Amino acid sequence: MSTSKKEIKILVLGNPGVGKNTFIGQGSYKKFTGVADWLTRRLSVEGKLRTVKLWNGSQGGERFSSLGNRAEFYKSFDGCILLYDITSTNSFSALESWKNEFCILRGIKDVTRYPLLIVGNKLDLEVQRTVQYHEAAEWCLQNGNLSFQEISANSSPVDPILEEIIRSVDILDQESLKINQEKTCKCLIF
Ligand SMILES: Nc1nc2c(ncn2[C@@H]2O[C@H](COP(=O)(O)OP(=O)(O)OP(=O)(O)O)[C@@H](O)[C@H]2O)c(=O)[nH]1
Ligand SMILES: [Mg+2]
Repeated sequence: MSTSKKEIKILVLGNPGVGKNTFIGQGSYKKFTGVADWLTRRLSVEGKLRTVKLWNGSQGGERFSSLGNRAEFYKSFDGCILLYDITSTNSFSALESWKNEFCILRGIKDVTRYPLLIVGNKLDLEVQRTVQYHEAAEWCLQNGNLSFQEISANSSPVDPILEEIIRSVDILDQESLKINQEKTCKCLIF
């Protein structure tokens, strides 16, 4: 039985200037229209047309300034992409607090089971690199074996990253469905 969601909501978080708008804006057919807005992307994954709504975590301003509001906001997402800039050590160091904030407010107990991807952006600026690939890969390993890629959002397609997060969302959904089915079976037996 197919359990794939028709529409997947992904949050993009990271320090100012890392390239969130550039990442989200690639090939989108909707424009930002107001606070906490989103952009939609359609792409084919394993022969199926899927829709991804990409939200910029820094949009929203006052609407999500309180922790309570942010917790509500974060809960609505199926997955999260944490972006940093390979030429900015600060943006890489900030990953820890972005991840912690998201996981705590979203109520994620086991990050290894949640679709959370780390993406190092601005790969075209290799000569200005200050965050080494192995350093970021090691951090990802130590922080829940998180999936990690480097890209250049303004010069190459971000589709492979979206495809990967869609697959992770599908896996989690299938696992949840299985658990629910098992619970239902037990209820019917007892
Ligand atoms: N060289 C290079 N520049 C990039 C890349 N991605 C984004 N930029 C540039 O980096 C700057 C910031 O990009 P944005 O997409 O506005 O970053 P942001 O994370 O949305 O920034 P805030 O809105 O301030 O939080 C812009 O000048 C982009 O053109 C990239 O892959 N390579
Ligand atoms: Mg922006």
